[in-house]
Amino acid sequence: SDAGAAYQPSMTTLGQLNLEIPGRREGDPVMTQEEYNIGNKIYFERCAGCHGVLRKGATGKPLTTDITRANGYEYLRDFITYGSPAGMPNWGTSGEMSEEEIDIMARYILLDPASPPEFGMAEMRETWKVLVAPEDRPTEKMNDIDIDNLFSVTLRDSGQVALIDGADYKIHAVIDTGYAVHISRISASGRYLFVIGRDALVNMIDLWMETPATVAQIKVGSEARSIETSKFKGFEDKYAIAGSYWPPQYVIMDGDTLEPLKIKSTRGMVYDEQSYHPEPRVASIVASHYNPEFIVNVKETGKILMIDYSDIKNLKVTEIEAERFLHDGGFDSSKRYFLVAANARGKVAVVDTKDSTLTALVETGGQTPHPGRGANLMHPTYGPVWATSHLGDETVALIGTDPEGHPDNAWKVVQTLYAQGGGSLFVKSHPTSEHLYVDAPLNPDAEISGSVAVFKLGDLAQEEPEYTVLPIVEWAEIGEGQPRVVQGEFNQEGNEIWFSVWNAKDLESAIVVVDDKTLELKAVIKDPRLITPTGKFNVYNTRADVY
Ligand code: DHE
Repeated sequence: SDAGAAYQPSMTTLGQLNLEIPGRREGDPVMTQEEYNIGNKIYFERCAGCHGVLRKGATGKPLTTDITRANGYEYLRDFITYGSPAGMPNWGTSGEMSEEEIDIMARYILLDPASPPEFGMAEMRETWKVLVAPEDRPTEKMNDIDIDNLFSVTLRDSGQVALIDGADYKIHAVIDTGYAVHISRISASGRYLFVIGRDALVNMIDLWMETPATVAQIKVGSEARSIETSKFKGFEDKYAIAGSYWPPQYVIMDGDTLEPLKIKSTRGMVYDEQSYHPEPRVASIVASHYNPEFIVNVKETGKILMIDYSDIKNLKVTEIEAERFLHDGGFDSSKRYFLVAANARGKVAVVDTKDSTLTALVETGGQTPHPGRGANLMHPTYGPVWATSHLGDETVALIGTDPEGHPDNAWKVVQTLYAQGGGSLFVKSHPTSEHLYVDAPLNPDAEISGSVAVFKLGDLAQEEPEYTVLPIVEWAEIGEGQPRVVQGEFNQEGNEIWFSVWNAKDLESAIVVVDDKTLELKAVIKDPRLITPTGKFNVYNTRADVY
C-alpha cells in the first residue's frame, strides 16, 4: 500500500539535460559535447547551489565569463583543486573530483552559462499526479502512530524520507521522494506531510493512512529548496507553496491535491540598486500565524515577499526591502517576528508578520550567519533571545526579540558565544530545555564536525560562558568514514534531541538521541535503510514552529 513506490523517477534535473554549448569562442579550450554534458552535470550538482545557474554569484563568487576568462584556465583549475579559505571547497585535494573532472570544469566555466528551460503551468501540470484522490483517502486516522511525535528524516542520497517514531524509534515507513529532500513541512491540521527534493519534486504524504504514503506529487521546476503550507485560521490545509531556485519562481498549490494554481516569477530588480537580476532564487518560506500570508525570501534581490493567499486570483504581494542573499530563518518565540539571515551580508532581517513591515536589520558580528530556523532561548539577563550560529566562524549571536518587555535589547546582538569552530549550520533549543546546541558539520576538523557544543542557559549570565562537548560520532560507534553531525531536532515533549550522523552513501550512518536533561546518550538508531540522514523534522514542532 505504499503509493510512493508508484513513482518511477523521471528526473529532468538540470544536470541531466543535454544543453547546447553556448558562446564558445575561438581560442577557448576545446570541449566536446560529451565533456560539456559532464560539465553541466557536475556544475548543477556541485556548483550551482552557491554560484547560481546563471553564475551571477550568491554565497559563492560570480563566475560569469568576463571574470573566468580574465582569470584563465590554469587559475581556475588550481582554484577548483585547492579551494580557498573563503569557503570554496578543495574539490581536488579532498578527492571529490578527479583531475579529469577538474580539467573539464575549468574549461566549462570559460564558456557562457547555459540557460536551462522554463517551467510554467503546462510543464507543471504534466508532472502532477494525484495517486490517491481526496475522496479515496481515509476519513479517520487508520494507524496507531503518535503522529505529533513522528520525525520525518531526510535520507539524502537515497532520495527518500524515513518516518521514525519519537517514542520507540521504530521506522514506520521509508517513502520514495525526490533527490536529497531539503525540508519537510506539515499541514496545519497535522495530517499531511510535504517534502521537496533538490530536483523540485514535491511529495504530499498522508499520515492518516495505515502506512503513511504519498497521495500526490508534482515537479515545480528543476532545482528547489522550500515548501510550506497555509496556517492562518480558516485556511488550514488549504494551500501549499513551493519555491524554486530554477526557474526562479514560486507556485501556490491546492492543499489537498497539489494542483498548481498560481505561478509567480521572482525575476526583477535588486532591492537597493534596482538593477535587473535574471535569477533571484527562492530561499526559505514560512507561513504567517497573524495573517493569511506566506513569507517568501528571495535571495539575490534581497526582497521578503508577503504573499496574501486570501484571494489568489487577485494576488496581493507586499514587497519588503531587506538585504541581499536571504537564506534561512525562523520565528521568535512569540511567532510574531520572523528572522531571516542575509548570509553573505552578515545580517539578519527581522519582519513583523503582524504589520508586514521590516522591523530591523541586525548585523550579527560573525561571518555568514546560518540559523536554520534558529533557536529561541530565555536568557537569564536579556529575556527572550533568538540565536544563530555562523558558517564562517565559531560565534553564535544572540539577538533580543522582546520589544515590549526588554525594549533596550530588542533587535540587537546582546551576547556573542564562542562555540567549537566555523562550519556550523544549525542551532537548536526547545521551550522546556535549559540548553542551546550548536553543530559544526562543515568544520574541517573531524573531531569538531563529529561533535556538538552545548551551552547551559543558566551560564549565559557569565561573560564568556563555557560549553560542553557531546562526542556524537563516538557515541554512534561507527567504524568507517568521517561522518558529520548535523541538525539537532527535539521530540514533541522537549526532553530529548536527535542528531544525524551523516556518513558517506555506502557507509553506515545513524541518528543519535541525547537526553536533554542529563546530556547523556539515550539511544542510537541504526538501520541499513538509514542512508545519509540529514534534516529531521518533528511533526508537532515543525507544524507549530516550536524551536
Ligand atoms: Fe540547506 C534549510 C538552501 C546546503 C540541509 N537550505 C535550507 C533552506 C534553504 C537551503 C533555502 C531553508 C528552507 C526553508 O526553511 O524554507 N542548502 C541550501 C543551499 O542553497 C545550499 C547552501 C547549497 C545547495 O546546493 O543546496 C544548502 N543544506 C545544504 C546541505 O549541504 C545540507 C547540510 C544537506 C543537504 O541535504 O544538502 C542542507 N538545509 C538543510 C536542512 C535544512 C536546510 C536540514 C532545514 C533546517 C531546519 O531545521 O529548518
